[in-house]
Amino acid sequence: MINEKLQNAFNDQINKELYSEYLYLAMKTYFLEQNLMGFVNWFDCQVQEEHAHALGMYDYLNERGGTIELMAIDKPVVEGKTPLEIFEQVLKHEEYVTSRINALYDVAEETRDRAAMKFLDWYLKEQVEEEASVGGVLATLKLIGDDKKALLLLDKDLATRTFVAPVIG
Ligand code: OFO
Repeated sequence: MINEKLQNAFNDQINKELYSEYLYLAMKTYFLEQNLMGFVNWFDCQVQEEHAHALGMYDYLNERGGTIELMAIDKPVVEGKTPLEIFEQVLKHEEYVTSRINALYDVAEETRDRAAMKFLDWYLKEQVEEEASVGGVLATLKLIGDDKKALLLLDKDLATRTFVAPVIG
């Protein structure tokens, strides 16, 4: 049986993952409106990944005999008005999520739940990959500046991303 404090921390993180899904769905909408379909594809994959992250924790909490509590998801706020500004927000958001996973790990450590720590290793690794991949797109957008042709080339590149359902844990 999972410790109650840890159970609550997992429920909180499930909500954060679902918010991430919602935020990326809102960002996808921005790119749909810009007709940048490669970016749309990139965010579509991102939406599916966040959904999988939330469900991974949902299933784990259930497996551990915890009580799942679904909370309200905040309205997503897209702060940026350009692809560059949006990716700056994505990176900031992923860094925030990394800090929350670290905090969740701290609770697992505090409650001496080694199984949960092991489970969370996957998420820590995933955050490293997410920050690196977002950072890569952001660096390219900085290079592109106002060059529309180069932006279309990046769009073409982002159209090749495919979603592969992660095997979590
Ligand atoms: Fe769930 O990894 Fe992004 O936020």
